[in-house]
Amino acid sequence: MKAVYTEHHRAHDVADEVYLGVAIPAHEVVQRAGIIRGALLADGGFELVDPTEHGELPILAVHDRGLLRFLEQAWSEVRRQALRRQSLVADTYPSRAMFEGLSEAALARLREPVAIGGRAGWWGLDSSNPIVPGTYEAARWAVDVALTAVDLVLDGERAVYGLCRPPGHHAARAMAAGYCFFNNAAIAAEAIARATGERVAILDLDYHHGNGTQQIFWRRGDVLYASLHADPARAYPFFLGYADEVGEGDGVGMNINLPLPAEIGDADYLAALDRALEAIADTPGSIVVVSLGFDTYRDDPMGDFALTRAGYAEAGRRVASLGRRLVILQEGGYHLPSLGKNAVAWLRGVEPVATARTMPRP
Ligand code: SP5
Ligand code: ZN
Repeated sequence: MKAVYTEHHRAHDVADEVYLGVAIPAHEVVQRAGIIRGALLADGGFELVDPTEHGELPILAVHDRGLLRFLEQAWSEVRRQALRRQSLVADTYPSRAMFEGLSEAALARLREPVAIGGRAGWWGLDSSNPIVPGTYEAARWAVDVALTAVDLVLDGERAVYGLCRPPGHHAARAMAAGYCFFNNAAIAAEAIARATGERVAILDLDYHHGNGTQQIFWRRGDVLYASLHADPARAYPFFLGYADEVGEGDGVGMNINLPLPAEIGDADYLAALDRALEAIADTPGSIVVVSLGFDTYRDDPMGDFALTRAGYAEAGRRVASLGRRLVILQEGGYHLPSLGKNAVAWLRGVEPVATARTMPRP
């Protein structure tokens, strides 16, 4: 299987994140991608491919231009405003209750502030997502990793893995969040929809709900979003991810949330996966984008699921058995000792089918 990877992810080198008001060691660290890359190379079944640059247009097809500009300018603004620090977290977030009672006209006059602590709040959601000097460089390349994986699949590969870092699925049209800056999977799905004219399915298997991906395609009838994740009543992003969020307008029925309980094991998880796969199988189209997170692992420090490596191999097999082409993009996963082996297990689960189908006929 081809795996798209670039060293540029290293530019996003976060030391600490703020969790419940206290600085703790960051979860989404540089080592994550190197560990996965190392495991792919050690396995021998993967061919590493460099991403190619795709420019701003595919990003602007999904994201607000202001988010792109903010991320591009954030670090030079930190310096210009003479803040001496290694990372930027917002001072204030525009909480919905602040604007209660305002008319639509007054809401329309709300504007992006000038001071960087306010701009970070305008374009952000949470305190655990600091911006560092190389965040923009890495986030742009993560998009290029995803789009290069799309190119390879459109060129005939049956399944390609994009080792995106930083991840993407919490980033909404106009918001960075949850270690995510640009929504790699949404940008990939949009590019596929435009290139093929077909419907596209996104299967989100990260521990957390992909609120950004859901928001971007909420009213879209041509993009199915199906997600298995921790019940938002107990887990980030808390405010979205419930089963009754089904999409609106043309998108009614095209958003499927399957919130899951703590301690869920392989058997129950795979049963939920089958429900998502049935919905995808019922939707026309030939390509599925997988948002793949390993924070569902039993030992993950953030998640509370109990999945095993054997469960990942079986999940990969079941997703491959859809018989569709796969653009598999890395999201979360924070247990460093298991991360590489889990990725190999999942992707190797896909492989036997992939090999059989691409084998030349005798
Ligand atoms: C892509 C992705 O997986 N993003 C996750 C963002 C979660 N942000 C919340 C961070 C909370 C840190 N929790 C520490 C829990 C220790 N048990
Ligand atoms: Zn996650």
